[in-house]
Amino acid sequence: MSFILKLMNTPIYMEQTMRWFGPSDPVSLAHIRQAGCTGVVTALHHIPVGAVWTQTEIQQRKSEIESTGLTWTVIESLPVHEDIKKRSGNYTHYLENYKASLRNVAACGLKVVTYNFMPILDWLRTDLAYPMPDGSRALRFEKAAFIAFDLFLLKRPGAAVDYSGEEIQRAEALFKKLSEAGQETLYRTLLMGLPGGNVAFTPEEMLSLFASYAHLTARDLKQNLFYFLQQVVPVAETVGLKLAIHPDDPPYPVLGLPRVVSTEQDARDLLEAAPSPANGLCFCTGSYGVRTDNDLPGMVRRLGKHIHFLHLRNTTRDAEGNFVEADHLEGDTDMVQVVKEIVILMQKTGQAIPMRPDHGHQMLDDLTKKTNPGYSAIGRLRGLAELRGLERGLAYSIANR
Ligand code: DNO
Repeated sequence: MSFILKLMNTPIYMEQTMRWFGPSDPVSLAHIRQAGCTGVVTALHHIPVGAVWTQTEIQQRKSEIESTGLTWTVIESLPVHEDIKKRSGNYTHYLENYKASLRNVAACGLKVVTYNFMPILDWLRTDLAYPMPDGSRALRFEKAAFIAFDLFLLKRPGAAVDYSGEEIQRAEALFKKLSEAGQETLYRTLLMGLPGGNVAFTPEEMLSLFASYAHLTARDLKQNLFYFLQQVVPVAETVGLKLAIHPDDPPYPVLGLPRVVSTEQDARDLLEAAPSPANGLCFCTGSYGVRTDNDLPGMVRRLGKHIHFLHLRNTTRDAEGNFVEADHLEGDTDMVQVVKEIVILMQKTGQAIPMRPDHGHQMLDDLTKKTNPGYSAIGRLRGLAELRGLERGLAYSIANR
């Protein structure tokens, strides 16, 4: 390997980006540029899920980004309508719309599209400002708080069978200590993962959304994902786009909803369902890394050529199923090994993979600002700077060994 690297005159580095939530994001494009990024990852968040992204809208956003000297490197996300995930209702109409959006984004010169296939809820956390020992604040998932939400706030029928007696006792003890305001915060925090975040659904409304998935097993959902891929991947391939599916966060079934993009096997299955250079992965180390049975450096080695986008983030997990978002180079994922595999992969393929430092702690001035949870400026800048240094160091030492 070092022989190949020595032949390289210019090492290939990951394309550094940050997520930008659009014009209302308190972290501006100018800030992102100063962080050393060449591009941003964003979406047309104002367009309702399922509607077509028009070329006019895409071009307008693209020009706005480019006027600051950045590129729109990755779309995150082009969301998949729930009817497609369930393969019911108006799913054929939404599939056609999805294909139309893909054609439009390609016509505007975009290259990578991220999406996920999680029913109803995207990411889930129980605490958005967990105090870390150094005074910064992190996103956290506490199993007992999550179970308390499920059993005592949502009151999901039959939920208790999903948990052990010990887990339920812990959830009860936690819930008893929560004030009314604490309960309200927990409820709203759990719903932040709804597309659009912060949507004020009542427990009854949530339960009726969940009920619409009651008939669907994990096997069914997987089949629906494969069908979706068989429909959209050929379009993406024709127009020169790369699709990148984001894994489940956390990577297991939640609230009685199946989740089917949690493991290496899941990733292999979906790639095999529609083999094409257009069908690929968003390799999110923070999501896959919550499972002890996912070998992350090995996944980069084995699935590397299908990785179209990287989310680099770390978590510290425990045996009870709790996890907290750690500093990017700390935590349970061996980030040095992961980045080393990425460096080797990119030198082999000759392709730079776009990355973003996924999430970051609220620290320094972040602590007094309101930003999107996980997407503060300084915390992400710290993560990016550490990852950038790690990558440079690794590329240098591999090339010179
Ligand atoms: C959370 C994000 C996810 C991701 C979607 C992609 O911070 O990584 O919400 O954007 O799952 O579709």
